[in-house]
This record gives sequence, C-alpha cells and structure tokens, in this order.
Amino acid sequence: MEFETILYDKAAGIARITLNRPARLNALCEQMFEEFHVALDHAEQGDDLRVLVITGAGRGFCAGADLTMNIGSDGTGGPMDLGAALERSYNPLIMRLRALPVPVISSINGVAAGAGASLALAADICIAARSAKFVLAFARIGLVPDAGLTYFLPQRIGMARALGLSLLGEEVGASDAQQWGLIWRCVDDLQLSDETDALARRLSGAATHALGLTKHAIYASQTQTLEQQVNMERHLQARAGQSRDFREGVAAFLAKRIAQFEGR
Ligand code: T3D
Repeated sequence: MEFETILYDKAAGIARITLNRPARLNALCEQMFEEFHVALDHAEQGDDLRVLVITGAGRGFCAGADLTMNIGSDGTGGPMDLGAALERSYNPLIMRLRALPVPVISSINGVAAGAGASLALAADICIAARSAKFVLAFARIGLVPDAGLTYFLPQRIGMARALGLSLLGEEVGASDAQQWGLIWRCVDDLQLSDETDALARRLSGAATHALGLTKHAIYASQTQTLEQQVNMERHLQARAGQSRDFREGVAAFLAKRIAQFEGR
C-alpha cells in the first residue's frame, strides 16, 4: 500500500505510523486522516498486532490542523463548520486510538501543537525527546482546544495547569511535561528512537490481551464509581483468567523461566 502523507510498517507485532509531511511539521489534512485509518485497518488485520507506535518525520511531531488549507472557509466565502470537520476526521481517529485493544505509544520527536498535541496525548504511553514541546496553539488563533485536549489535559495535569496552558496558549517543554504527569517519559533526543523501540519491543512481548483489558479499565475509572470499577475488574479478570497468556505466565513463574506470551 502506497501512502503519501504517512509512512506505515508492521513487523513482529509492532505497527508504526509516521506522520510524513515534514515541510509542514506534519500538519493534519484530510488525506492524512484517511491514510491513518487505512493504516490502522492494515495493522488490525490478522490477530498479530501487539503495539502501535505513532511518531513524526523530520523535526516535528505534528503541528495540528494544516492552516494553509483554508480551514476557516467553506469554499464559497462563507465560514466553514469546523465542528463538522472534527466529527468527520479528528474525533473518530482519537476514539479509535483510545479503543485499540493493544498499547499505543506516541513517540514525540518534536513540537506537538494544536490537535497534534491531542493526537500525541491520545496514546496510552507518551515518550518525548527532551527538545519536544506541546504548544496549546488554539488560543492564539481564536479556537477551542479540540480532538480530546480539554479531556486529556485536566485528567493528566489538573485544572490549574490545564486552564493556564489553554487560556494563555502556552507551551510546555518535554521535561516539564514529564514532571507534571502529562507524559510518561522524556529522554535525550538521540535516545528517543532506541528508547521507543525498546518500549515497543517490551510491550509487544507482554501479555497484550491483558494489557488491552487493563487500559480499558483504567480509562473507565475516570467516569465510574468504585463499585462500578470493582465490578468491571471482576468481569475483565474473568476474561484474562481464561487467556493462554495467564496460563503461560503462571507456568513460567513456577518453572522459573521467562514467559513467552502470545497476546491471547
Ligand atoms: O477544521 C479543522 O481542521 C479544525 C481543527 C483544528 C485543530 C487545530 O489543530 S487548530 C491549531 C492549528 N495549529 C496551529 O495553530 C500551530 C501553528 N504552528 C505554529 O504555531 C508553529 O509552526 C509551531 C509552534 C508548531 C512551530 O514553530 P517553529 O518556529 O518551530 O516552526 P515554523 O517556522 O513556524 O513552521 C515550520 C514550517 O511549518 C513553516 O512553513 P515554511 O514557512 O517553512 O514554509 C510553517 O508555516 C509550517 N507550519 C507550521 N504549522 C503549520 C504549518 N503549516 C500548516 N499548518 C500548520 N499548522
């Protein structure tokens, strides 16, 4: 499959999607959304997907919506319904990533601005180069943070920081982002690729069926009571307990050997 706005590959259970419009800092356009979904379809074909990695080509991760594509206009001089664009392109992608039953890693190689920050934070594990930054660009151009950002920010860093960043259109560097709990880790720029690969390999060899259920439970906790949560755990654990990986995990423990998980 030939892509023009992304790069895609999948090997040993690890699918990698690289946003590939480096001259525009990988700004998002319709074609990119379409290709992203096709790549995800490929990634999910068969039952061998264990991890998805998202990153950017060149010096940026993603600069949000492509502002050179006349996004404010409906083509007839009238204002465009940006809500419709979110409904059509942005929201389905964010929701699809969130629902993916395997861990999603964003490897944030450079600036993540606007909806590019949302895309980065839609991943389950965010690892960033020290020079990367998150730019809450929306306030600078008279828009509202979107593609899940008004959800991700307060959940991860609390109201004070979420409001400060969003209302001031501020940016936060990768080191602070790690300290604030916005991302999992910040690493030296030259280490990002190796660290991402190591993380992806580690997760792809893990009991990914259980990890898929785990992320489902962790995200559900944001809207559920303790009672609902323990009930959900009961159902998910029943499923995990029937997996081959669970049998293998216990057998490997008892035999004092490393478990060979299959992700099922
Ligand atoms: O309908 C809908 O799509 C609605 C949804 C909206 C969601 C959104 O994401 S709105 C927010 C859109 N994004 C922005 O407002 C960010 C705009 N970009 C910037 O503020 C800065 O470029 C950055 C802070 C991201 C990086 O700054 P810097 O100094 O490192 O790079 P630069 O020189 O500004 O940009 C490099 C090139 O990328 C430059 O092109 P040139 O001059 O070399 O030909 C620049 O125009 C281009 N670029 C950067 N961001 C975008 C972009 N081109 C198109 N769209 C962009 N968003």
